[in-house]
Amino acid sequence: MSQSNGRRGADVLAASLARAGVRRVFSLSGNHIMPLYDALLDQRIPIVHVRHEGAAVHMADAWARLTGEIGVALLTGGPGHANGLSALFTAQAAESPVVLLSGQAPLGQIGRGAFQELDQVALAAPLTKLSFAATSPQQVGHEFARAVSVAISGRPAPVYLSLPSDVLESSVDDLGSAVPQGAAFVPSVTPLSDGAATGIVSALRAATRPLVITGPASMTRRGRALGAALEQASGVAVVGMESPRGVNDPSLGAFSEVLARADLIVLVGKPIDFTLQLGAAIPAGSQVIVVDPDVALIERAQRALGVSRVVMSAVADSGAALTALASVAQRSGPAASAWRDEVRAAIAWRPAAWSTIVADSPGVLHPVEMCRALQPVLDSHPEAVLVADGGEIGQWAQACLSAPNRVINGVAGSIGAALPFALAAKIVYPQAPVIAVLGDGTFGFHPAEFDTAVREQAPFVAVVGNDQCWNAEYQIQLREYGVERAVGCELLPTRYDQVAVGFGGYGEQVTRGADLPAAVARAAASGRPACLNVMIERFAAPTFSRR
Ligand SMILES: Cc1ncc(C[n+]2csc(CCOP(=O)(O)OP(=O)(O)O)c2C)c(N)n1
Repeated sequence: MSQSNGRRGADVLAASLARAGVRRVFSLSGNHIMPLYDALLDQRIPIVHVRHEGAAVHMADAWARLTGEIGVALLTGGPGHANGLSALFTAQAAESPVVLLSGQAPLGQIGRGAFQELDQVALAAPLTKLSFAATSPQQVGHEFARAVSVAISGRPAPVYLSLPSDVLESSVDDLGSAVPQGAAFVPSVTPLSDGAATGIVSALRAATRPLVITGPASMTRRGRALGAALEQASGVAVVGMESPRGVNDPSLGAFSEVLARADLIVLVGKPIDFTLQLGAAIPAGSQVIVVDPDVALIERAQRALGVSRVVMSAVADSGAALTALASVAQRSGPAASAWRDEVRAAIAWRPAAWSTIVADSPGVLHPVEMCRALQPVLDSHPEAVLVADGGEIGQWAQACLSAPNRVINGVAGSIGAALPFALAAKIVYPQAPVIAVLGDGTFGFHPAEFDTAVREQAPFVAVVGNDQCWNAEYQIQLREYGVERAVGCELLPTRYDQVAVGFGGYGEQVTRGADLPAAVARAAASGRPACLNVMIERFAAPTFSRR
C-alpha cells in the first residue's frame, strides 16, 4: 500500500480542519471521500463513523450546540449527501453551525454522466446560509475557512462545501500557502453599539412589565449564561425560546400568561415566526425592540407587528448584544424585579399533582412518573445532558426535566435525532450522565446508532416512552376527526430495549414506576449504551393554565 504523499487537496483540507481546531468528524464512508479519510489519519482527527448519513449530521449539530465549536459532518456524494439533508433542516432551525462536507463527482466529469452525479450545491442551498463547491486543491483549505467563518458569524447556521473528488485527489502546488492561518477561522462579529445598548436598557427600566426574548442560538450553555447575566444585571427576565410549540413550550410553564401582559418586549435574535404565532403572541399593547444580526428579520418583525410598534431596532449578533446590554445594565445599578419574579414563577409553574402522579392503569407509567425517576440523575453531575425528542413524550420531558445541558429537536419540529444527539453528547461529556428521552416512533429513525455508540464506547441512556403510537399525530386525529377516524398512527409494543441489546448495548423493559429508578441505575452502571423501554400511558402533552 502506498502512503499518502501529503500533497493532495485532501491533505490540504485535513490540515485546514486541524488548523480550525476540529476534534471530531462525523461521517459515513463512500468512494468520493476516501482520500479525506486517508488524509485525516495524518492529522489524527478521529472519524466517528455512523450507520446513516442523517445521524452524522445530527451528531455534528449536537456537537456544535454543546461545544460552541463547529460540528463537521463528512458524507459521500449523491445518495449519501441526500440522506444527510433532512438533518440539516434541524440544524438550521436550531441555528447550529454545522459545516457539511460531501464528496461529489469530479469537476472533470460534471455533465458527462459521472457516478452519483447530482447538483448537491443546489440541494443544500435552502438548508444553509452558504452552499458552494470547492474549486481546486490550492483553494480548498481557504474555501473551508470561508465555510467555517460564515457558519459562525452573525446568526449561526449550517454551511455546505461540496468536495469534487478530483479536487481531493489532485496535487497542490504550494502546501504552505494552501492551508489558511488560524485567523481565517474566526467569526466576524457585529456588536451592539453603546448608544443602542444604552437606549434599550433605558427603555427596559422605563417599562413596567418588560421581557427579553432570545432565540435558538442563545439556548446553548454560553447563550443561556449570557442571558442569565443580563437578567441578573437588569432585573428583567430573559427567556429563551427553542421549541416547535413556541409560547406553549411546556418547559416554559405558564409563560404565555405573563407574555400576554408585557408592555415592552425586546427580541434579541428571536425571529417573529410561527413560534410567536407570526407576531400574534406579542400583546397588542406592548412596544417591541428588535435586535437581530439579519436586517431581513428586523424588517419582517416590522411588517408583522407594524412599524409603529417596533420602537427601536439594531443590527447586532445575539451574544454580543446580550453582553453589551448586561454591561450597560450593570453600570446603571440594580433594578426592581418584582415583575421578573412573577415571570420566573410563571415559567416554573407545574401542577402540584405532578409530584405524586402515577398511572391510572397497571403495566404502564404516567409520562410524569417516568420523568420523575430521571431528574435525580440529571441533578447528579454539573455537566449532565438531557436530550428530548419525539412528539408528546418530548414535550413531557421538556415540561418535567431540566439539566445543565439540554439538546432538543428544536424549532424544526423534526423527530428522530435523539440517539445521534445522545451519542455526540456522550463524546463531548464522557464523564457526565447523558439521558435521552424519546418516543417509540422516534426510536425507529436511527436505532443502528446503538452500534456506533458501542464502537465509540459512548454509554448514554435512552429512555423510550413507549405508548405504541405516533401519539402527537394521534392526538390531532382525536381532536379533529374523532376516535373512530384515527388511522395510520398505531405502533406495536416493540421491545426497543432488545434492539439495543442486539447491537451490543444494555436494555431493560420497565412497566412499573417503582422499578424505574433501579433500572436507570443498572443502565448507567452497565457502562454500555442503554435503552430502557418504558411502557407509558398515551397522554397528550401538557399545556399550562394556572386558572
Ligand atoms: C421527520 C418527521 N417526521 C414526522 C413528523 C410528524 N410527527 C411529529 S410528532 C410525531 C409522533 C412521534 O411519535 P413518538 O416518537 O412515538 O412520540 P409520541 O408522540 O408518541 O409521544 C410525528 C409522526 C415530524 N415532526 N418529523
